[in-house]
Amino acid sequence: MARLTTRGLLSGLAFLATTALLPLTTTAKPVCRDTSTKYEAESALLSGTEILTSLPGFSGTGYVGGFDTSTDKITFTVSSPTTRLYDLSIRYAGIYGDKKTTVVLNSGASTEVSLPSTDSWSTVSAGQVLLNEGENTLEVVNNWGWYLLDYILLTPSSSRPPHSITTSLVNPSSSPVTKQLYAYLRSIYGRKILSGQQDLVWANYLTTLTGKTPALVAVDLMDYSPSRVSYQGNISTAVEDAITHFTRGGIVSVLWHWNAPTGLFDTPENPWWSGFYTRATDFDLAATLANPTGTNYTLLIRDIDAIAYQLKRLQSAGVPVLWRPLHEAEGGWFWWGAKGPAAAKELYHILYDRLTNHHGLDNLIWVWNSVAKEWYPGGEVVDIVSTDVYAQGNGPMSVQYNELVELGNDKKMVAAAEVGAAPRPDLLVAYEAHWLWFCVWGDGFVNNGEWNGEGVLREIYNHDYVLTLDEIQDWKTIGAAQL
Ligand SMILES: *[C@@H]1O[C@H](CO)[C@@H](O)[C@H](O)[C@H]1NC(C)=O
Ligand SMILES: *[C@@H]1O[C@H](CO)[C@@H](O)[C@H](O)[C@H]1NC(C)=O
Ligand SMILES: [Ca+2]
Repeated sequence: MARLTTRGLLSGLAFLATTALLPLTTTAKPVCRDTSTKYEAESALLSGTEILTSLPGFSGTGYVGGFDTSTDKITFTVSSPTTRLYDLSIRYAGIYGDKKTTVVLNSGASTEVSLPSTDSWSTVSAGQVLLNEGENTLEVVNNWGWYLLDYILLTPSSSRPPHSITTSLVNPSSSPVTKQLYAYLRSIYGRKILSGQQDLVWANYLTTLTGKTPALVAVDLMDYSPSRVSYQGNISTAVEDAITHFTRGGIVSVLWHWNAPTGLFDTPENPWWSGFYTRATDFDLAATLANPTGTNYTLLIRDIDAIAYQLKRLQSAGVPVLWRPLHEAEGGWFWWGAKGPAAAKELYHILYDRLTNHHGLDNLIWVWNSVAKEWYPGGEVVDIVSTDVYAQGNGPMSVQYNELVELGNDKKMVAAAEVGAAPRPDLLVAYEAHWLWFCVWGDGFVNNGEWNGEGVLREIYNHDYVLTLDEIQDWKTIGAAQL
């Protein structure tokens, strides 16, 4: 391992070198020469880090190492002729294994960047940064530490190419109103974002706070899980709440904190009602799937059928559903993700088949909720890709947005299905982060100033780019006109 270093501040202005990249050849029209600007790490302001030269192949006069304390960092001063978006990349050497660093823009928004293990110098994309006109600071901060940094490169971002969203739903038997909803969503994608809120009660809280009601309300089928009903009876009002919001012209999304069918520990640390967590059950999805004639497999299907019953109530009420089962599977903290991607994907396919073909549910728009490619169940069973982001600062979440565009080949619309902090619309526009909707989690988030200041919520809910309930009343008509 590298030796520990302590080094004080090294002052100096960021050295600036401009590299002209070759323009793409075209005869149709003149092409702007796209220029990247390179900022050498060794010329930036160092704090707890040091200039090194022993690993060959670096650019400039050296590179920077000695990241071993949480406050260790390099501060780059970078400039832009106008306020605009740049692609940021980092040249580094990951000779101590897989690491992570943090990039902080103008002492505000921070982004975590993975630096995979390498033998020598390599370049990694660090997402996009919106630079102000004039000087800006970009800090590269320790995080895991133990990596070497050669330089950063800023390239003006090219504007996003048009999306190529698929026009049909994966279920060919989707009902007319479900097709209308999907067509409506396509018509706004990239132009507007739907405001959304978890739970009807918190949506109504926003009405009081902002004067506007969320366009989308998400409800949780958690309390219909048979292993919860056996403890507490049928107490859920999620279906009624969804119908209430639909009846007033709104759009409905549904998730399911699926309490494990059996094997709940039900201890003081892990009570029965936390039975959707991996830590609260020994229910083994992989073992269950390996034995389709076993009792646990039967329980799995029993649970799916119980949820189908609730989804059918929505179908009977004419409610199309943005249906987001097996959420956050890739996190592993829920039992459906605890046995890795193969088991989770198989369960998703079982769910799709059972609900679509056995139960004939034709009101579901299938929303997948993980980013990693190895977890993706496939474009033939997914209509919309999404993720859950819990990061403070009301940022645009553009890294996750871009990853999801790639996951769905830009054929699937992309949603921020759960967020801690509602995104600022001006940043969404600047970053071209075309989330179809955002949906803020309820208690502890929407009503917590650390996540969402009341003034910020008022601004967001009254912003032109953000669609609220009053502005989507014609969604069925607009959708129908597209079909
Ligand atoms: C809950 O509702 C389901 C579906 O209507 C029903 O089959 C079940 O018996 C109910 N359970 C209890 C404990 O009331
Ligand atoms: C079913 O799951 C429970 C809970 O994890 C477990 O104790 C039991 O052994 C499983 N049954 C079979 C037949 O595998
Ligand atoms: Ca260098």
